Amino acid sequence: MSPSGNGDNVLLSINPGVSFQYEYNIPGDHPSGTFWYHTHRHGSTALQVSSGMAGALIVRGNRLPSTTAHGDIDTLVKGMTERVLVMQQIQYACREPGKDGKPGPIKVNKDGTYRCDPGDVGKIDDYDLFAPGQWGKSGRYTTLNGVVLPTFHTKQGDVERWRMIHAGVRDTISMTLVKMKPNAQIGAKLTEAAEEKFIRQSCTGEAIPYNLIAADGLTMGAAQATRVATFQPGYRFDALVVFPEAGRYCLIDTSSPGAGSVNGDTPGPRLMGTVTVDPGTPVPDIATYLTNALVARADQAMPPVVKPAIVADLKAGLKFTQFTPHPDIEPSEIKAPPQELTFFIDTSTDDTKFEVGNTLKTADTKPYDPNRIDRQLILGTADEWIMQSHYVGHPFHIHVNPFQIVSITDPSGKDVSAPGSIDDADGKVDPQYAGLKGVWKDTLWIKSLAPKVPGAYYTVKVRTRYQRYIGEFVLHCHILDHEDNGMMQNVAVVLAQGDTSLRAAEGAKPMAMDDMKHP
Ligand SMILES: [Cu+2]
Repeated sequence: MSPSGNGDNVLLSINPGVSFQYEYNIPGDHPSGTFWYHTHRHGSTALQVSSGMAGALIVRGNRLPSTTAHGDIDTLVKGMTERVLVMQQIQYACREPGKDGKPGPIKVNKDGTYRCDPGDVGKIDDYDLFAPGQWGKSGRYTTLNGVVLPTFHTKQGDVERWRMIHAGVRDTISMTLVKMKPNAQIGAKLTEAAEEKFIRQSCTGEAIPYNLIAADGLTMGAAQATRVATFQPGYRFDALVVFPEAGRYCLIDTSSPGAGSVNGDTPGPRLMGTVTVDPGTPVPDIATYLTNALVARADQAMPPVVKPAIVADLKAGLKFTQFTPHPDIEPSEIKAPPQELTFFIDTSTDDTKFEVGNTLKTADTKPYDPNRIDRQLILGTADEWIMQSHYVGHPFHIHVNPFQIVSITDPSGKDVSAPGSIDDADGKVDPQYAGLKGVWKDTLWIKSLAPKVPGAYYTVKVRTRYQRYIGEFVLHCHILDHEDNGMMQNVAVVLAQGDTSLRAAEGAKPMAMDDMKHP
């Protein structure tokens, strides 16, 4: 949608006491899917979003596929129970009295987790909360729809559509669903140690596979079965979830491997919630069960002219060829040299700088300047983008137009984005990239082993089209305190003849009457 005016304009600042109404005009050809919104006040984004200023934005669609156009996946999964899971990481703290108007030290328990005393009001009021390792230390939970450790109820064999949104900024979430031991007791108030013990002793079943069907709101070319989906801040996945047995399940954020996550190996596994599954239809094999369920729905709901193709697709590994919103971007569509981008944190001085550059050279990175347009992109064209992080990993996010992933190569040049590929350059297997080749997204982890291994960068190649909308907007790291600190760029989509804004015309001398030539 439009990034300008009162559209999805993140360059506006609505100050306290000022009222402003945004208008989101969703065009008729916008993909249906799971999107979200959050505040974007540069300099305060992390404080505001970490305080909860975010929500789900569900775009529904009823367009059936036809011989000439793709349809909405909604028409195929219609009638399934839907669960929206907004995951947030609200790392509020209570403080000792401060001095000179500055916030005091954070109150902590003996084990180092954050403490609030009766009558205290927890706040997210300063960037010391965002220091490396603080999320793990805090002991705070990832909340689901604002609830700590919620319990969901469902029935064995019911296929559900889960719309999952990582609306937090503090840690990577690696989601698994694991059968809980019968009669396991969860304490009312778990300390972090007790929680780990509970997971170790009671969440002992094998992780069940679930099927991802959309990434960042966009229906994928085929469902991808996974036992652990990696959510970086800003990521969304839609999944079809079916519980094979009755009983209780643990919804766990397992520890993400090293360089694949915001906080490295810490914290350990955390409980996010539980699911109570009533007896229903037994599911001997999830893949077969799901295929049969979707084929039955296609049989009922799809137009006869496309039905055979859709059923054949579903039977050939749950392919959704008729439901993807964007055609692939072929190399022939790319005319210009690639856009290059590097994320970097410059720790060489006490004044740490968070930077983005327009080349793959560390030396060219710069902190955000609100008065600088870092890139001009031409409306109606497509570009390839080549991206690296030169100091730890960062989730790249760009507004307005999504991108299609071409390849993700590890520091040795091995492509780790194909389905089933093994990414173990860090010494541990990181499942987050396998299967992303060809997938459309708007947020993507740019992994890096640097500075631990100097120069060991992953290279991410994507392609994108600049469609319909001109205007100025941003790209940035979706660890929002990094964004606030400068890891952001202004980009402008312009008409082919260049910058047509008044600002560009300002320097030009207006034509005087005398200069006008009479024919
Ligand atoms: Cu970052």
